[in-house]
Amino acid sequence: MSIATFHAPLAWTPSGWRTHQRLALDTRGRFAAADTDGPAPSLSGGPVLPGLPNLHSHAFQRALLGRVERAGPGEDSFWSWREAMYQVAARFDPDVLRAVAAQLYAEMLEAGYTRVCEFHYLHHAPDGRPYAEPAAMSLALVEAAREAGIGLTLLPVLYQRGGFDGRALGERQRRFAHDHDAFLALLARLRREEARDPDLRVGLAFHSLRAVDEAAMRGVLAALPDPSMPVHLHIAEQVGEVADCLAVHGQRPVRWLLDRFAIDARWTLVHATHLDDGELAGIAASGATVALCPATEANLGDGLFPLRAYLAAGGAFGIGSDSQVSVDPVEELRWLEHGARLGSLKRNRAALAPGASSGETLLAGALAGGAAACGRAPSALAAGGEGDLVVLHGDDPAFAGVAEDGLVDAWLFGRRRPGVREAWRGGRALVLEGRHVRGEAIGRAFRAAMARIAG
Ligand code: NGQ
Ligand code: ZN
Repeated sequence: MSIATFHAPLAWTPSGWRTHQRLALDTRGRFAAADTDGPAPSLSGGPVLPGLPNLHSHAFQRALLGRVERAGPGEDSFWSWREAMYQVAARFDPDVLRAVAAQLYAEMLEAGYTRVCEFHYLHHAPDGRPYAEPAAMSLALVEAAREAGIGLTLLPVLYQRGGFDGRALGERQRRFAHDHDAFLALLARLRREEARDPDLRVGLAFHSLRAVDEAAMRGVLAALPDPSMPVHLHIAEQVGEVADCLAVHGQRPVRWLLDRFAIDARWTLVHATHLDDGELAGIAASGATVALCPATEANLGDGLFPLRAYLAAGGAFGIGSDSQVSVDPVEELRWLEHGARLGSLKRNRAALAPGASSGETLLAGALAGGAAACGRAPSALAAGGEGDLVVLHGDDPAFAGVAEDGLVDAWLFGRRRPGVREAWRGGRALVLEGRHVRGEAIGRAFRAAMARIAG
């Protein structure tokens, strides 16, 4: 049975652009057919894409904008940024988190992201004590996603120590911590929510190899209620992390991980910026997805991911908005390609074969890599794909006179109209005329929350 049918004059399908696509949704909100039969209501003119998956988000970091770009007393780095980030994190309670996340998720939809993997570690009250409802902060994110209508893959994070050497958590990190039992209780609570919410997928994350030791990882993985849950972790983002891992374990972080755990397609490695050749080949062969967040990685001074070599090795990737310095898949994909060009002094780095398009390669890769990381069906305008779609601004002057085979490149490298014109999930319009349908109410609550944590 079909719950809604669209007619897309021009749609990006797994086999490229197709005209006059009829997209029917089944009762689970997935595409049931993508064919050309019969009449159906038309989407507004512009090219239609599958909704983009955002593989890595820390919603509370939306509140950092305008607070972290001023020079400090010493040389600024990732680690000094992290101190400022902890200060803002300390001001969040469930109500503030709900309001900030709803605004962020509405912004994601307006930019073309229709599902987000939320890497969530702000679990408890600032003094480290659980809230009366221990899952209150996670549930605030679930409610925010429902309010905005974005698909949520919630990744509660295990975070237990302050560094590779086993040092205790700092004062501002106390609210991130769980012991094994409390963490599994949180997963169980969220899986009850998942059972009654078809938009919610629950996975888990280890914050980083700095924050969790091998025994804790093994213990949690062995106790998972469902072995297919997506597992994410931050890894090898900073050269300092690689150096600390070498000092304590005598191995680089990615090598250490690959040697000890059966890394496969249910794993997402976030950043994986600093890789030697063996690590790069190892991730690519494992089937894991690398979540690349080029705007944040640039903003934090992380370094450049070895994109071309990784793609040549057949590696899977997706993109993430991470610190929310940019909430825009176009910026992430463009940064990914441009970073590779700046690092190599060459052009067209993602496109490996003669004639391949940089933009189409990046877009297709980010869509394909999203499915496993999100624990969902692929985002694709084809039977079985997630029923998420976005409509680009068909009147963007960047598209004028551009043939079909140049549309994705014109959009990614030269679009003049940011955002998308429409976003739909499961037959429901969430963005119309470039604006989130509940944007005003969500925006009012967001401003009030930001005023509460200002100063
Ligand atoms: C985070 N963000 O958990 O928000 C981290 C910073 C850390 C990024 N890595 C904190 N981009 O890695 O310790
Ligand atoms: Zn992160």
